[in-house]
Amino acid sequence: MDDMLPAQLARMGYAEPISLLERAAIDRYRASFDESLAASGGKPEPHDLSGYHLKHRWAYELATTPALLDRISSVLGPDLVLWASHFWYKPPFSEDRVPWHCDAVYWPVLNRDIHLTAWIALSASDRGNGCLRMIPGSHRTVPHDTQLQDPTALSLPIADLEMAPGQVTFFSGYLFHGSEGNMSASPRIGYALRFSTPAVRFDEVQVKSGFNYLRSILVRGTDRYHHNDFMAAPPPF
Ligand SMILES: O=C(O)CCC(=O)C(=O)O
Repeated sequence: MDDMLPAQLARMGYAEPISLLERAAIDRYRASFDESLAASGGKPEPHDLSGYHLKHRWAYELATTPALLDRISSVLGPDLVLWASHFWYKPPFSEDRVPWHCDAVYWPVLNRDIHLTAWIALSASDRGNGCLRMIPGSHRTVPHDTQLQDPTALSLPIADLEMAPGQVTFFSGYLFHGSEGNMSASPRIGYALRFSTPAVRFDEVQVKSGFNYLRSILVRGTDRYHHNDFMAAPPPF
């Protein structure tokens, strides 16, 4: 199926976007997102946009789309845990940018290597509305805790990852990425899902003190370790 994915991730730290959803599914999920957004007054705080998969059946269904899990399994193996999600919503004409960063240094995990983010575009995502920007190879070449302001000053390449609605990209927790503001009249919507395997150990003290909203949900296979039972939850729907 997707033999290229592990190789792309190893080389670049992210994968070229591929099609995941058919038109009808894109329209359905987009309508569900717009409805949830409207119900919350249309101006969500960032924390309102986290954990939709725990609150909305459609968001859990999207997060566990079999074709998506097949691709994640091609990288992480047969046993998969979904432990967080976030809708990256940029309203029209919003200057908010996401600074360059590497996710894994912010996560309350003891072994940061066994993670993969899937980022699904529910709108077009392009240079005009603040698409994802990646630094190819930075998962290997840039120390993970670097405070990166201007990659060009360090002669690092930047890839603008333009995506059509319904496409998905995958990236490593160590990849440096970010995005600019949305200077267009259309919203930019991406659904980021954090996957891992049951072999990962979350830091119980850190989770309980600052990340109590994280849930480890076994979405495929078996958990032979039970490292994270303190934050385990059954599938919510
Ligand atoms: O969607 C964006 O602009 C940023 C996404 C991001 O930083 C992430 O998913 O880790």
